[in-house]
Amino acid sequence: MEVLSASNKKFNCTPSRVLNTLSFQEIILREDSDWPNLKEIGFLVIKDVLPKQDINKARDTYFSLFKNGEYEKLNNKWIHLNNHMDPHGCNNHPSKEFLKKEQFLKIIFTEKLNYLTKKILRTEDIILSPRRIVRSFSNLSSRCTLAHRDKEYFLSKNSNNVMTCWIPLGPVGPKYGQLIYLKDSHKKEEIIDKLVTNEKLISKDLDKLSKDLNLNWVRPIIEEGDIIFHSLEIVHSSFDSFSNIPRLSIDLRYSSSLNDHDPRWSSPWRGDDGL
Ligand SMILES: O=C(O)CCC(=O)C(=O)O
Ligand SMILES: [Fe+2]
Repeated sequence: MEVLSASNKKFNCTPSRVLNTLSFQEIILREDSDWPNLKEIGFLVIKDVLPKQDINKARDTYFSLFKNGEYEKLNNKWIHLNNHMDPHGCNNHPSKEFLKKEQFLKIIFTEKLNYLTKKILRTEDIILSPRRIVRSFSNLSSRCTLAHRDKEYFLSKNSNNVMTCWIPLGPVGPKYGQLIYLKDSHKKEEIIDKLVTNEKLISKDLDKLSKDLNLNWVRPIIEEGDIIFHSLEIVHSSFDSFSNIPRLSIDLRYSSSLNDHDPRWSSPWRGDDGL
């Protein structure tokens, strides 16, 4: 068990290297019928999907877009020195530009990733939403991502036909922050429906939420090159960073068909796109 903090409040979390975790080499050997079902397990970690070299190139591309001394590379590590003048993803914030860069596109169109998405959603006709989010947090961030379910943001006729893919572009872990999951929360859909606020959130108080629902927070132990898929139903969150080394990540939404897609996710992401 580890003690983390979110919105400056401490909570308990269980780190795990094995829960819902398979390596790419392991999973591709499985029969189609043995592939995990996100509806049942909520999230799935696949190790060793992306080359570390491609991730480092994408990371360098992202931080090099900032031209006013916001980030500096020291001893081969990007350090966050100042926030950009525009809010993340708004106005002229460089994160919007990053999504057009070859190094970003190389990651999201990696053949291994494409293969996994088709197998997990069990269709050849997969749709990757054009709205693709990049997020960067550090000890200079005013807040982390609060507990929520993606189904509040991505409206689909059949949420089981949609999934999120979360990809870290650099270091993650207790010091830097990352995604964590409220284990088995996808099995308590109706109870959690009642907790959703007008801001589409579930809670800022991760400790209270865990106690009220009698469910535990889990942190998949992952490294560069690993990716996580999660269902629209599972509650997840991030937590406070204590590092000036930024946690950079991207998150994508895949649907099984146009009929399952949310049309609001058909244009490129902007921080002020209202979603
Ligand atoms: O990276 C984060 O902090 C949040 C990501 C998220 O909520 C998601 O990928 O669904
Ligand atoms: Fe999310």
